Amino acid sequence: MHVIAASIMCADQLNLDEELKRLEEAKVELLHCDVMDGVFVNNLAMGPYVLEQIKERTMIPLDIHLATEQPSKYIDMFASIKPKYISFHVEASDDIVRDINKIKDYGVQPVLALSPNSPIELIKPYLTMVPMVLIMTVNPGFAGQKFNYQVLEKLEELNNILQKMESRPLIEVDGNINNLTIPLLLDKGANVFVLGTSALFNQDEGSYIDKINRLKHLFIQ
Ligand code: S6P
Ligand code: MG
Repeated sequence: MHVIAASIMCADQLNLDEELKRLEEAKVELLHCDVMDGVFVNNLAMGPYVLEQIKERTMIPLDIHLATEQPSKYIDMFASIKPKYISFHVEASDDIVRDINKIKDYGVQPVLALSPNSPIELIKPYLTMVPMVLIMTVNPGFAGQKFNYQVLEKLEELNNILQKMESRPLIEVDGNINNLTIPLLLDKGANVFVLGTSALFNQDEGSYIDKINRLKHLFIQ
């Protein structure tokens, strides 16, 4: 199963309505929404007011990525928007099981996020409790960064663990996802691809439909 997600933080923030329409036309399946607190990462992004309005304007399910300290506090803040997924960084949580259950109690699907330098061991004990994990291929905080190739080894390790599981969580990848990195990630079992400035929100030729259709061809090769 392969899913195309778009990182709405990278879209034209003064034309979000138009951007959402274009993403719907391009059949984007998940809207990745970065929330940044200026503490866990050195940047700020997307608060509840704008995400509430986005949720009202689009049929694309929301995938909220909390790049924050104290995920528990932010789960309470964002769960009422009724996204499909909320991911939080295991590095930032003081009680991972509590935070997973908190998200589930809101009727939202929990996702465990892992930064490039964090080992798979940090998520391994919880893999049966979540429908998806988010493996960052750049350090969280900014769009337009270079792909971290060392993450491929980590994905291989994760994939080996997942092969032995009856019910496996999906693997979402986020950071410099494009026509060059998708084949490498497919090879390591990735399922959900977050597109940002590298593949979608840039000046490269073509509409969002064209850009996404070209990438979807990579799934069938
Ligand atoms: C990074 C954030 C991501 C970015 C995405 C941007 O902190 O979690 O979701 O929005 O990586 O994509 P790109 O192609 O500019 O790296
Ligand atoms: Mg993200």
